[in-house]
This record gives sequence, structure tokens and C-alpha cells, in this order.
Amino acid sequence: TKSLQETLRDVIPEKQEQLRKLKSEHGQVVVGDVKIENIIGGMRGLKAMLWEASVLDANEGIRFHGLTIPDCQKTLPSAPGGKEIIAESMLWLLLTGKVPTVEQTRQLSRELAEKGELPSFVEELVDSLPCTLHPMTQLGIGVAALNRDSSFQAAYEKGMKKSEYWIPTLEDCISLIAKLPTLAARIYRNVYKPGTSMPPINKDLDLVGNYSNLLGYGNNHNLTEYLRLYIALHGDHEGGNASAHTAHLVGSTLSDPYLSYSAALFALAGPLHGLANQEVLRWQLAMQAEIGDNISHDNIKAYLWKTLKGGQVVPGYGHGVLRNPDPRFIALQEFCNSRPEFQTSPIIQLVNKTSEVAPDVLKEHGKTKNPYPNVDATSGCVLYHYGFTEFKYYTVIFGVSRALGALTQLVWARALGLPLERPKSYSMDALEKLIKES
Ligand code: AMX
Repeated sequence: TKSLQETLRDVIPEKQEQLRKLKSEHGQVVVGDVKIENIIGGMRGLKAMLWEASVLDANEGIRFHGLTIPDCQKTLPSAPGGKEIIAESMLWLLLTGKVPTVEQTRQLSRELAEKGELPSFVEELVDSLPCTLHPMTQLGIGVAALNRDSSFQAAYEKGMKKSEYWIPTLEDCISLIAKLPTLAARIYRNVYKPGTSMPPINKDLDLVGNYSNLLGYGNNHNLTEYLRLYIALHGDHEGGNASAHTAHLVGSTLSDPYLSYSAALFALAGPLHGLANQEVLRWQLAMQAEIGDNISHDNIKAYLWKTLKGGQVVPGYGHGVLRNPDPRFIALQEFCNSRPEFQTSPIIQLVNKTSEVAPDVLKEHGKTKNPYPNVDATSGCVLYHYGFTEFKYYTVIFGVSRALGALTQLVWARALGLPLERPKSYSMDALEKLIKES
């Protein structure tokens, strides 16, 4: 059975050759043009990044190395006793483009469990942070501090060859993915369950099984399965989203994976990005408080208009690329629909009813290019249903997940020798000069 590292070593030469050909034979092919609206519009729609792990189609949604979410649910191994995709099988797919065997997945679970302990100075650092500091800030600080032990940085200082950059990068990425749940769970306990102690990492459990255990939810099988699905599905969403792009940008300076991913986490912490799942829950609870038990389409509609007229966005709706309901939202809804406990869950019923009316209201409002729900419309609300109610923590779980894709691509950026990212910027005066000259 080939390990993850051996499998990757096999696929790298093929990809390097593919890139060489693209560069030397097709380097001058035009794939789009740049308009002033792109420059002032957050680069929306510009095809300007290389990203191997996944491609997002505006209508169909995400494909991981060509596989849709239902394809992944069918083919990727799950945990023993579970049904949902696990982080290890998604990581393997994202990194190598191959579907791992059950044995390979188990081997990777063991490797991650063995590398999961935090250095004691990081434990002390995180324990010293005030519990009033947002959990995402704490996570970013902890991840950045882990760079003390970066293999990449140590090898770079010794003068490693460029062709070998990917090897210590991979080591760092695996080590960080292994440690993220331990770090994230420690933050959860410090902030919300002070004085409780974490169990040791179980070497026979998968990454998310351990995460759930460390958080204190290990005996809730349904919640653990939900966390597995959530973490696998949030793993990657092509390269241009703010967190993935930040990891890529910072990594392109040859900052090590810990620093690169720490920066990515701070991008994820924004309310238009990862913080949206926290915001959705806050918003749905406020709606619930206002309309009470009498949930009707009309009541929800009125609340939606109140939000919009108050100049706020409807959290969980809209997307920078997608133009249809997010298939990740659909997968999470199916998770709920397949379990009887959700049929009587007030919060999930409210989420479902909201998704029935919000698209028409947003269409009538007429601003958003995509009036449909994104994954955040339900992701945090399911956690709330399970009694995991500390919603300021929700983006941390997203942060544990997004590492799968963002870090995978750092390995590829090094294996393919991608250069420093450095787009050209213009001032408004310079743009006007350009217009006059054209
Ligand atoms: N409610 C109200 N107005 C919305 C809206 C929503 N859900 N989504 C977009 N709009 C508005 C925008 O604010 C913008 O208004 P403006 O012209 O006054 O500035 C206009 O519609 C056009 O925006 P867009 O091109 O459709 O969206 P975008 O690519 O600029 O932004 C996103 C995308 C996700 C930031 C936006 O849809 C939004 O703010 N959604 C709510 C927050 C959210 O759910 N974020 C999570 C996204 C997924 C993720 O990263 N986790």
C-alpha cells in the first residue's frame, strides 16, 4: 500500500510536465480580458490563478478533481462505523487527485493522530490568551506560533534546492493538519469549558473523530458524523476565495505553511466569508425571537425585508461565483432530511422555510447576482441543533477544514515552482490616462 507521500511523488512528474507544456507551448493563449469593472470590482470573474484541487462552476458548484459532492459521497472512504466522508479521504483526493483505499485512509488517520500533539509552548501561549479574544484570533495566533518548528523554514535556512521545496512543505502541511483539531479544541475548552481537561488523542480514531472527542462531543455519534461531513465539504472551494487565495499569496513569498495558513484564517474570519455561518445563526435566532412559534412564509418574508431595508445583507445567501443553490448547502440539507430528529427541530425548520422564500425576496430586491443559499445558510444551525451553541466558535471549525485545500495547494505551488504572486495595480488617474490613450 502506497503512502500519501509516495502517491504524491508518483503524480508530481506528470503535473510538472503538464505545466511545462502549458507554459512553453500555450503561454500566449488568451483566456479572457481585463475590464475596468474587474479592477474596481474585487477582480470578480478574472481568470488569473492556477489551482489544482477543485474547480467551481457557477451553476453546478464545486468539483474536487472532477468529482462532484455526490460522487465523493459515493467513492471516498468514511470512518469505521460511519457513513460520511472523512477529512483524510478528502485530503488525499485534494492532494493527489486519486481516491484512496480504505487502508490508505486508515494509515493516514494514524499518521495524523501520531502528529497531533501541540508543543508545550503553544499550549501555554493559547492558555494565556483572554477568553474574551475571538476564537478565530486565537486560532490564527496558535497556528502562526507553530512555525517555530517549520521543516520548510529549517531546510530553507540550510540552503535546500528549489526542486525539493515541496518535501518539507508537505511535512509542515501534514503536521499542521494533524495539530489543528488539538489546537482548536484547546481554544474551545479554554473559552467555553474552563477547568475541564481534554482526553488524550486516540491513535485509532480519524482526525475529526478525535476533534469531536477533544471538544467533548465524542459520544454524540450524529454530531461527529456531521462534523466529518462539514469538514470534508468545506475543505476546498477553488483558489480565488479569500482564505485560499490568502494562503496562496502569502505562501508565494516562501513564507512557511504555518504563517501562510495563519494569514488565511484571518481572511476567513471576516463576516462576508467564513464568519457568515456565525452570522446566519445570530440572524435566524433574532428572526425566531421576533416571529415566535408562528413560522409562516409571510412572517419570514417580512423579516427578510426588514433586514434588507435596514441596509444589511441576508447572511447565508449570495456568492461571489455561484449562481445556483450551493450543492454543499444541499448536501447538508440532505444530511438533516435523512434524520428524523431534524423534522421537529425549530431552528432547522426555520432554516428550511427561510430557504423557500428568501430567493424570491432577494430577486425582488434586485441587487444580489445570486439569490440562493450558500453553505453557511445551514451549517452553523445544525451545530446549534446538536447543542453545540457557542456560535462565535463556528468559524474555527471552518478553519480546521479549509486547511485541507489551502495547504494542499501550497504543496503544489512548491512542486510546480510557482512564482511570487504580484499583480499589477493602477491608480484612478493611471486608469484615466489608459482610457485616453486607448
Ligand atoms: N443580501 C443582500 N444583499 C446582497 C446579498 C445578500 N445576501 N448578496 C449580495 N448582495 C448585494 C451586495 O451587497 C451588492 O450590493 P452593492 O451593490 O450595494 O454593494 C450587490 O448585491 C451585488 O453583489 P454580488 O455581486 O451579488 O455579490 P458579491 O460577489 O459582491 O458578494 C457575497 C458575495 C457572498 C459577499 C455576498 O453575496 C454577501 O454579502 N452574502 C451574505 C454573506 C454571506 O453569506 N457570506 C458567505 C459566502 C460564502 C462563504 O465565503 N462562506
